[in-house]
Amino acid sequence: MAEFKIAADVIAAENDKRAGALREDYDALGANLARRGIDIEAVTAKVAKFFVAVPSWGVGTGGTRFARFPGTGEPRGIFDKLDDCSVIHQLTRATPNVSLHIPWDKADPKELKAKGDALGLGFDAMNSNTFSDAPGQAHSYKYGSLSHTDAATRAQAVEHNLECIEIGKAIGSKALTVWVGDGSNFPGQSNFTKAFERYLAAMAEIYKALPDDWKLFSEHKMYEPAFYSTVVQDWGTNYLIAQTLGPKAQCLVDLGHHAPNTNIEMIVARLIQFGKLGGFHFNDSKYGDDDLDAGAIEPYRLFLVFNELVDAEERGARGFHPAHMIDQSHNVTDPIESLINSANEIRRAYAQALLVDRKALESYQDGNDALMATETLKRAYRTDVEPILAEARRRAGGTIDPVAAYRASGYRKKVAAERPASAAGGGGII
Ligand SMILES: [Mn+2]
Repeated sequence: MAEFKIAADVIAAENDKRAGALREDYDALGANLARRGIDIEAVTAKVAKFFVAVPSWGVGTGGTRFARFPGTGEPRGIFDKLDDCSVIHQLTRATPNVSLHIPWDKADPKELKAKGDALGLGFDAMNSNTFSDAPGQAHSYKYGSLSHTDAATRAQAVEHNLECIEIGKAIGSKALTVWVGDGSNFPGQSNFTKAFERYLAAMAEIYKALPDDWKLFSEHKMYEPAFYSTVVQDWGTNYLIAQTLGPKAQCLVDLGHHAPNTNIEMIVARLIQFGKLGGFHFNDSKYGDDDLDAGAIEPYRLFLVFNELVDAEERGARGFHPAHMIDQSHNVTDPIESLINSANEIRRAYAQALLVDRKALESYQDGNDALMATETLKRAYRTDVEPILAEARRRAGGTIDPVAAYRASGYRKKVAAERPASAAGGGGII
């Protein structure tokens, strides 16, 4: 039995206030969609089955390289983080899995599994960390990890990834995500070819240790912390990695890890076409890897990404089982509220993409009717699908308005009394 953190009567009282209006809005939207030949119940059923994993590091307050301003009642460690994650799932019913980060979340795997079971949470992809030095480690990652010029440093980085797989196996995870900060800050500092050769050889060792039913996700990022070049800088390099390593290796697309104005939805389409889309780190950005809340800046872009995903889902694209994960840094909001909203925005983009009239779109594309083709997407995007999202939550035992219910519950105040303020915590940005 799940150990829910928000009292059932709070949820019931909050839902009672909004149930009448939701019924009216849902019926009105259902009538509108029926005129377009869409069965609202089919859409609601799909939305209810769409889940996105919450990152353990997302429930702590993030920061920048200038400063971090801690919030109240911040989680003190992984077990507090799991409590916060369970609140997000309890209210949204959209986030049943948590993505752990080692070493930030290192604990006895048996205890992690028991806590997850008690809260009704599972574990998504494991995230390794060779972009910072753990206390007491023998070799520093200052000049790189899996691609380091020194063999002992590379071996240490490989060993860390193998440990992440071992922990993951014990808690039911099925994937390892590898992002390295390796790269260079000056032209000439690093030999591009040799660094990539060393990276591929190290990743091949990690790949060898992967259980048969696991995936290895490599994550590209064009800059930061290395500001001149990174070893895994873009989707092309990422594709080469996945292709070189083998069928269990796929590419992870973090929406913030591209140059501004990059056509990310087209990258997504290319990776799907060749069976190499492993999954996502959802977030939003304005200028760089801002790690802002999903859908906060460019909701239309998020929709266009989901348009590709739904297209692939409906035509049964080969090897298409992407992992959906959030990767954000919450600097000025209550992280629980940001993650609630982000899960909702991701589901919103999915629901809108389900409304695209794909037959009409195909015929406009074939007939070179650019205006009506783009209008077909816009028509789906303009539809206010909030009643579908709210109804999916309500039917699954969640809340019609999760942020309102969260605030009414007083959860943050309650945990603030138990969790003393701390300047530490793993509010990392990756
Ligand atoms: Mn990421």
